[in-house]
Amino acid sequence: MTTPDYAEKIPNNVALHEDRRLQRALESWQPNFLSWWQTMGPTLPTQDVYLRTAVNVGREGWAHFGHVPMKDYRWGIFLAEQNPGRRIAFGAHKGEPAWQKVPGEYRADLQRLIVIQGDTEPASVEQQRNLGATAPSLYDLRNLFQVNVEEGRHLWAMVYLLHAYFGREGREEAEELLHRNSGSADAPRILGAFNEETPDWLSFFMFTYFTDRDGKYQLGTLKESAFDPLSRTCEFMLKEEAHHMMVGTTGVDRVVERTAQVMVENDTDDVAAFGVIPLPVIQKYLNFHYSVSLDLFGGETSTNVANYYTAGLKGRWLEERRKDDHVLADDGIMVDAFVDGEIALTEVPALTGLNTDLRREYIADCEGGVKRWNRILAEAGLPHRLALPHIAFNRKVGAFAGIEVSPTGEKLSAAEWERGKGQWLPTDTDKTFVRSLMRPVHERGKIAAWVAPPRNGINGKPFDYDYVHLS
Ligand code: BYC
Repeated sequence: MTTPDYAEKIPNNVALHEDRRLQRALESWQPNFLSWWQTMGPTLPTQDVYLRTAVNVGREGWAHFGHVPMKDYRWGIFLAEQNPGRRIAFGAHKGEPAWQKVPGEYRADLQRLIVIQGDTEPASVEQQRNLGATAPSLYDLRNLFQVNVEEGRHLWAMVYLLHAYFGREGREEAEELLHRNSGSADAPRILGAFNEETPDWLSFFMFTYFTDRDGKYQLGTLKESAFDPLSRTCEFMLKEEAHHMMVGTTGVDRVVERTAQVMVENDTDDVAAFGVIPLPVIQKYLNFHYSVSLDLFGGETSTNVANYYTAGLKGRWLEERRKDDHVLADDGIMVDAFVDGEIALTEVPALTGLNTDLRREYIADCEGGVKRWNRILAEAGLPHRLALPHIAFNRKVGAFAGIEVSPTGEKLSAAEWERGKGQWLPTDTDKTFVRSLMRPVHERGKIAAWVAPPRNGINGKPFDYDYVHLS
């Protein structure tokens, strides 16, 4: 590992200068990335933004704060420190030394996993590109840009792996990552949730709560990978990811807090006229973002995931803390299923049920958010509660893709679904209403009326700090 030098074209801790070919290849990808950022990245012009830039991976280095002109932001390549004695923790190669190169027989699968991961990162930047124009405060605007630049860096992380370890095919895939676009009819992003719109800040907070949290769990499993460079890359990405989820968690907190406040002050549930978001609308947004994020875990049963695990490419969440043989060849798991017309559980081999295993970890984590938001409602003295919808609600991938299910888990006919869906998912009227509240507040220390201010600023700064200087 080397210390990153910000005078270099591509700051990195992977000794890029020792591999001229790789360096040149990445330097020729860099202008394409920058032109993608110019055309598909944040649209709001700024002078500078109070950003965290990773300058090293150690405890001191990775969170370096300062005002940075967005055009001068430097995306670097950072891998967590190597553990030279690291051994594979699971699958058929358990106990063998971790791989520093890609074994030929796993090349295609590893490349696919890296491409899917890489594809989500620029997708989210594309989805969020217009949000700056309607930011509810400078604090929120700064957080948006922080999330965006780090997703850009996570794209760099995957592109580094593609260039360094996958030859010409890897370089071609790296180009494709800039050519597919969120929502494009011809060349959409790979996974469903990344082709949805993020047109307003409630969607942004829900996205950073629910969809970034899928990122946390998927990166957690790739961090276990036998392919050491992927593992080290994901380990460092996870550090940055924590801030994105903080933005989502506290963002939804603040929307719920403000709505509750207005409900109590005016003794009514019908708060739209007061310029805040009614709880049923918040619930509908939650239903949508949660259900499309559940789809990101793939099918309840999957031979892909069984093969990834056995090969050592993708482990389980907190693999090393699991108390079993880490091979799972003889184990079973009960997975959610649709059997004889009923939503039920069915037993399958543990290996094919690994998407379900990961999805369950994720669901348990999501329940934590709902608990928080309900605590805010309870503390306001309100009886209303938010809830996660049923696992089979609004699913487009996996066992429940072909059926319609209510948020409380009743199987519905097509007609019942058509009648009910407007109560469960955001309607055009809901979306238009939420968008009507999205007026920019770009004045220092001020905030939009539909959201409460945060309890804490960034890096010890107060809420009214000049987080962003607009052009
Ligand atoms: N949309 O065998 P199955 C993040 C495809 S988010 C469209 O059940 P598998 C971030 C699947 O590809 C984390 N297609 O799936 C968050 C397969 O296609 P093929 C991103 C889907 O392979 C916020 C077929 O259906 N990282 O970082 O077991 C901001 C059968 O599927 C979808 C990863 O996901 C879908 N939702 O699991 C920024 C990690 N789901 O093979 C960033 C890498 C499935 O028949 N990816 N399909 O052509 C993986 O681990 C796995 O590929 C998946 C799918 C979990 C995605």
